[in-house]
Amino acid sequence: MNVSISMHPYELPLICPLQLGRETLETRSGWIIVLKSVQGQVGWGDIAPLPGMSTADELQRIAAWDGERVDHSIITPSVRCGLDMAFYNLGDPELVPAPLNDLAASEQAVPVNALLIGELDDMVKQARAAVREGYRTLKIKVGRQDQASEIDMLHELNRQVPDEVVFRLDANRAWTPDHADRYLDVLAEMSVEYVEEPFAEPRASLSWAMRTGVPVALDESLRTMGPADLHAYAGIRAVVLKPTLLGGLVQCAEWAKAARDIGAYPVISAMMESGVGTATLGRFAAALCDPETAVGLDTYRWLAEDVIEPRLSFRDGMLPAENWAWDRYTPVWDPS
Ligand code: OSB
Ligand code: MG
Repeated sequence: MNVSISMHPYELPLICPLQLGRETLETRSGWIIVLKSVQGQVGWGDIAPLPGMSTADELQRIAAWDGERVDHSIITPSVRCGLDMAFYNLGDPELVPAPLNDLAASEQAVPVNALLIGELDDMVKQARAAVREGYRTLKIKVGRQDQASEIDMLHELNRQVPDEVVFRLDANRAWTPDHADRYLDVLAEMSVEYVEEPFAEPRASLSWAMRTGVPVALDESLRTMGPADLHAYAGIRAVVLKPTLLGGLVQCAEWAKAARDIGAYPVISAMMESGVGTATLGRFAAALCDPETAVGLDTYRWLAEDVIEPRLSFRDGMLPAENWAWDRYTPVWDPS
């Protein structure tokens, strides 16, 4: 193939330590992959495996990798994702993998869901600030604290934000079917786009959605399934696709197709990828998803530094297309 490849390791501090499963992260690390074609085109990608979310097997294989070149034993989900990103951004139609080449370029800004995290008594303040900034989709973690207090907080939140705001509630599998029903009254009052991954068992999530009429999305479950398995989940509202964890953009285009086949829609989402990764996910979502669907790219905010300058620009709750005009950036890695 007429491309050269170089790899640039990075380690970026987070704005505060972040608990992910049993891991506490203080920095976000990965590799920027740079492809250059003989015609001089350049494509950047981001390989960003993540302790606490990537599989142990992937992390072990990557830990044993010298990071100098890509070899077959390390073509794990995040590496595949970084390569897909770099080929997608290279912009040479001969080299871009088919399902990505078929996506029409979009210059439309993508709406972003504001992620509210922290203590219950801080949520309403955060929500109001997000709404003032222009966010119209708010994502909140649920099932983490005392249920009665959480439900009170949701009532209060709903009273305090304008009607056009919609909520994504992410339970990260923390609910049980009987205690889930205690949320039904407050859910009925709110504009709930979906509850993300309510139960440990995706079949239970589907049955609950069917029984209660509350829309449900899958996230974690997708990591142990393939796109072909989705046909058994007709009735699910959406699938949350994290290309870094699911094995890249080509694979997520497959997931999106499988989702649409069952009447669900794809939501592109991230896990603190660098500016290169986050902007590429924005570009991909603008091309792949419904323009009204918010992307889950707010995790970029948790990076205190980036691999490119200037930083990405989020405006009015949107990620504008200027973010994937690559020539506006200066890389902080050594490009030689
Ligand atoms: O499950 O979606 C998740 C952030 C940290 C840990 C878990 C998750 C998240 C996100 C991803 O919310 C970003 C998003 O979808 O907005
Ligand atoms: Mg989730």
